[in-house]
Amino acid sequence: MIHEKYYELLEKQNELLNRKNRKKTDFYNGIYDRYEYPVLTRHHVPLHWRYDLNKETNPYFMERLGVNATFNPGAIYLNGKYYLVVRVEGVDRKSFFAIAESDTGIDNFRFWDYPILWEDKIKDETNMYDMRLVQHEDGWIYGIYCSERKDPKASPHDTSSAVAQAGLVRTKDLKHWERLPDIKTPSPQQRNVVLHPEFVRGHYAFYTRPQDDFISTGTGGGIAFGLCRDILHPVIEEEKVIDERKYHTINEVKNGEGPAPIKTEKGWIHIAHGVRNTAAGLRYVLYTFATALDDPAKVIAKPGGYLIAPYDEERVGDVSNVVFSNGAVVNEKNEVFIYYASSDTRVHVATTTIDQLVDYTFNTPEDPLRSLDCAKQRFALIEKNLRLLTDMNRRNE
Ligand code: M1P
Repeated sequence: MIHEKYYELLEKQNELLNRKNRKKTDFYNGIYDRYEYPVLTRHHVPLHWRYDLNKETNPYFMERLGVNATFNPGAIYLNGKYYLVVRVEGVDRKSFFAIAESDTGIDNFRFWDYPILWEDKIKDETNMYDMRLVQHEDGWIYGIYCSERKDPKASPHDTSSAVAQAGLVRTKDLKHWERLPDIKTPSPQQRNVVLHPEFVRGHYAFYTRPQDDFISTGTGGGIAFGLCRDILHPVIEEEKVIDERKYHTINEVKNGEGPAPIKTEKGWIHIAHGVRNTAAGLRYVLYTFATALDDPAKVIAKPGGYLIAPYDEERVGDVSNVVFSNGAVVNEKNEVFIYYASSDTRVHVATTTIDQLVDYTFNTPEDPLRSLDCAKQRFALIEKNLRLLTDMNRRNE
């Protein structure tokens, strides 16, 4: 017999799932829109994933398998629908992947009945998260995610040292998944690895993030680029840093490629995250850069500063002061949906268009890297505007 509490909670959850989302009216920057509500929270996770619904085996209607957070989704737009491969984190700290689907991309996301499973081939893999979904020109949809395991070199009393590697899966329908071998690179650890959607000089091309340790990138200088001949035996022999982290910028401590780059007439637009340190801990923001159409490893534009930073209530969560994106899609109207998570807790969307993203990426001034040069840059803008305002006023006199 089903517990009566289930129906009460289901009604409440349906209100949440059916709620319409609206653009925030108190936010404007001309670059993108923010929305009133997150598109996914842990409260969107189906009740039958969390509760045993049977009154006999669960008389108190307790959560048997609680969910802590839903965040960092990969994204894909297929046949007019928006799909997220969500990082669902149980209260036991382990993350797994699950698909949520929407007709609008901004609201009414619903999880499919079951989370994603594939054949368990990597026995020491403990945790999995942050999948980048890429529709590759070879016909497959690939997913690359962080595959985390205990550091085999850790001493017996060290129960927290970990190793991050790039796990690789592929599918044609988002339902049946094939686990391929981990992607091997010259770096001892890897996170934030992304597949370029097209072949480059006949090879599969990847953005990587070399790192010496699990948390610190150490000698890893930034976002790198590397080629691989055979996706079934994925080995990247050389990684070349293309977007270096720099002193006193938003990515001074770390950076990482976000979703797969978006192709535009002027170049590939990349959305990445940058990390700096503060007295309150690490601060994660999102930024863009562009690479050449004929050479996706050559940076041709890079706006100064961030595109999206934690805003209002986004600032607080399990890991506060973080925005992170590993999923973005473009629909047939050239509208862009950037899915980002705030503070490792819930998922939001920011919407823009290809035209706006290109204008922003190519026409926003670069970071001049020094305060006085920043002041000069602003001075020039003010001077230009005051001249225009004075001219207009004169004409109106
Ligand atoms: O906690 C913030 C983010 O930290 C990691 O990102 P990075 O490897 O760049 O430091 C990831 O674990 C990510 O999932 C998380 O959101």
